[in-house]
Amino acid sequence: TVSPITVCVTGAAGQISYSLLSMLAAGSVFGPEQPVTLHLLEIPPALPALAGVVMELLDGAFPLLHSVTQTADPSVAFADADIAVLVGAFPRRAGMERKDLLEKNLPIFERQAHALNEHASKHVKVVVVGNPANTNAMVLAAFAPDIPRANISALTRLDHNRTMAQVAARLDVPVQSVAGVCIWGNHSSTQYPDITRATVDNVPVFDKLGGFEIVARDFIPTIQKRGAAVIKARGFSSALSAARAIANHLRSWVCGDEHIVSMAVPSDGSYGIKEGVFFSFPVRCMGDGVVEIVKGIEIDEFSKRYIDATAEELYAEREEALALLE
Ligand code: NAX
Repeated sequence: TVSPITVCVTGAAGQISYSLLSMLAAGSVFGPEQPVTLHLLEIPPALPALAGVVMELLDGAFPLLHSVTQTADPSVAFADADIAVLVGAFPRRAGMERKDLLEKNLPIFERQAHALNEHASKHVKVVVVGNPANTNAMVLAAFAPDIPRANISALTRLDHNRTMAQVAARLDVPVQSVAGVCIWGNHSSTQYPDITRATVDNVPVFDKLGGFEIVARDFIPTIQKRGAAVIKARGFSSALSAARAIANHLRSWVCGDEHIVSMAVPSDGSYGIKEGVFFSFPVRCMGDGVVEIVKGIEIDEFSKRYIDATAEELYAEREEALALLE
């Protein structure tokens, strides 16, 4: 028998978690042999709603769901966690500047970092989803000195999946025939969805997708503004697709992936990106939590402009966060 893996999910009564928890309980992330213990964290006002989610998890009668803990105490939620999915964050309200959002989220991620550092498994793998995800991950890393930097990441797989899906839709091919795309930089509207090396069944398709001018005018903004388009249509932000992206991210990270995927990881200076920020790169997941930034890609002038812009935004976020910490 396989011993259960302990997965902590924060913001567990929210809408992304509502989709994610059933994927975790059903075995679609860690496989059909791997039992799962869920530790669910919420803020006190959301505990009654969380109790309802837990009722539903029990009513799902998932064979792999070993046990469920619900709490508002991070030290309980992170206890012995093998995986931590940090979805809970202070939401962006109308009229809020980036600095206001950082100011609200900094203490949340500082506190959770302390609890993770103290109580989680020493090998815990953390994915930050709550926005501003890259900079929240940076704050978390700063306050969790015992967790190796390489075990902390932020989610850009949703943007990656959106890019795959848009290439497939525009060329009317199955999504699994698409490869060679990646997301560079921040999970924000400056992100750079790079399709200059996109292939379908190993054949380059950048020209078929319109080449530089049309890609700049149409394709890139479609991905950058996809989140806003979903909000406009649905009245709520992406949840089903975000949960699916978290599941993909965790699966690739833990089990490895034959394909190149996108993850925001601590920059090691690759492609001239300064260390100290969490930057989305094309990565290879080797299995067992080992992630390598894909090196040696030749960056053309077109891509470089976008990569520089999203890097500048992350450096500015970093400076603002550091100023708030002083
Ligand atoms: P919801 O507002 O539905 O849920 C968030 C939940 O987090 C709420 O139940 C809230 O009570 C809880 N929460 C707030 N502060 C908390 C804290 N300190 N500890 C524990 N729980 C806390 O939002 P949802 O749609 O689920 O989105 C969650 C976050 O994901 C947002 O920050 C959102 O911006 C971000 N997203 C990030 C994406 C990415 O690709 N990185 C894509 C999807 C999503 O927009």
